Amino acid sequence: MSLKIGIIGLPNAGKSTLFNALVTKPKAGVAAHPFTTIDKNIGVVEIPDDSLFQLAKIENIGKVTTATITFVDIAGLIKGAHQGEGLGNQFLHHIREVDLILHVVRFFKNESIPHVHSKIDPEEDIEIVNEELLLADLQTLEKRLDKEKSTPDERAMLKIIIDKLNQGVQASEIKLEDKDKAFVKAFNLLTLKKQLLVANIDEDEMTDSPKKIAGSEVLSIGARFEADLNEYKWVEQQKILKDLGLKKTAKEQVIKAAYHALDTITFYTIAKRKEARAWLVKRNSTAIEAAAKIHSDFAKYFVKVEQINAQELIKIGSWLKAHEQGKVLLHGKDYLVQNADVLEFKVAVK
Ligand SMILES: Nc1nc2c(ncn2[C@@H]2O[C@H](COP(=O)(O)OP(=O)(O)O)[C@@H](O)[C@H]2O)c(=O)[nH]1
Ligand SMILES: [Mg+2]
Repeated sequence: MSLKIGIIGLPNAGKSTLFNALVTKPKAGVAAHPFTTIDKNIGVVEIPDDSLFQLAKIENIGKVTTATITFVDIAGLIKGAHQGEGLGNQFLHHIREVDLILHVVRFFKNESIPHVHSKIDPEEDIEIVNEELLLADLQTLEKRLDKEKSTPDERAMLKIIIDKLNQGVQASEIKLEDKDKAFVKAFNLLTLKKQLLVANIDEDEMTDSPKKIAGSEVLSIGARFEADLNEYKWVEQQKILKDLGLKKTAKEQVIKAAYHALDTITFYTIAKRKEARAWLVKRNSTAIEAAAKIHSDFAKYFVKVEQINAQELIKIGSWLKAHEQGKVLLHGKDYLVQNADVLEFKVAVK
C-alpha cells in the first residue's frame, strides 16, 4: 500500500520542480511557461526507515521493503479548469484518486518566470485553485442529482451539500452524520480531501522562519534548490544541508507532514524471517484492520497477533530471545495497533 499524494497549484507555482525534489525518477519536465506537464507524472518514493533496517539486521533478513509514497504531479489548474480551461477536467479527475493534496503556492519572485495573474498573492492564488475544486465538486453532485437514481433521502442530502458548496463552503467543512458521510465519500469530492500547503520560497529565504498563510504556518520549501539537491547522493545531501544551516530535506519534511495530516502510523512484519517490511495504517486501526492491509485472508482467518515494539525488539536482539523473555505479547482482533509495532499474525489456515 502506498500513500498517494497529488501536487496541485497554479501554473508556474513550481509543482514539477517540487515533484523533482521529492522523487528520484522519473523527472518531470520543468519550463518557464505554463502547461509543461501534459501527462501526469508519477513517482514512487521509498520512505526512509532506520528501525526497519535494524530489524532486518538483527534477524539476518536479506529483503527489506519500505513503505512508499506515490507522488503525482498534476498539471496547473487555472480559472475555469472545471469547465475544461487550460488542461481542465482530465486533471481534476487525477486528483480524485489521491489520499492527500500538496498545494504548492508561489512565493519565489524571479521576474523572468511569468505568474499567471501577473502578481504574487498567495492567498488569492489558493482561493482560485480551491474554487476550481469546489466547482468541480458541484458538477459531480449536480450530475448525480440529474440522474434520478438516488433515493429521496439521498437527493435531499445532495441538495444540502450542493447548497453549501454554492455558498463557498468546502465539503470538508460540512458537518455530516456517519451514514451520510459514507454516501458522500463515494463521490470522492476534491474539497473533502486534506490539503497540505507548501510555500515555494526563494533560496535566500530558506533559513527564515516558515511562511504563514492566513495566519497559519505552512511548509516552506525552496523547490528549485531542493530539486538540485536531490541530484546528489544522500550523504552529500546531508553535508550540503548542514553547511547551509538547514536540517531536513524537502522530502523528509513532506513525508513527516503527510503522516501527520493523514494520521498515519507504521507497523512492521518480519514474517518467516524472509522479508522485513513496513506498512502504513491509520492511527487507531485494530489488529484485524492491519491484517487486512497485508492480505484479505489474514483478516478473514485471523486468530491472534503477536506484538512487540520495534525498538524494544532491537534492544533485546532477536524475536526468539524476546519470546523467551516473555516480551512478545499476544492480542486479539480488537488490539489497537501502535506506531512501530512489530506484528506477527496467527491465522487459521484452511
Ligand atoms: N527561483 C525559483 N524558481 C523556481 C522555483 N521553483 C520553480 N521555479 C521555476 O519556475 C518555473 C516553473 O516551474 P515548474 O516546476 O515547471 O512549475 P509548474 O508549472 O507548477 O509545474 C521553472 O522555470 C522553475 O525553474 C523556486 O523555488 N525558485
Ligand atoms: Mg508542471
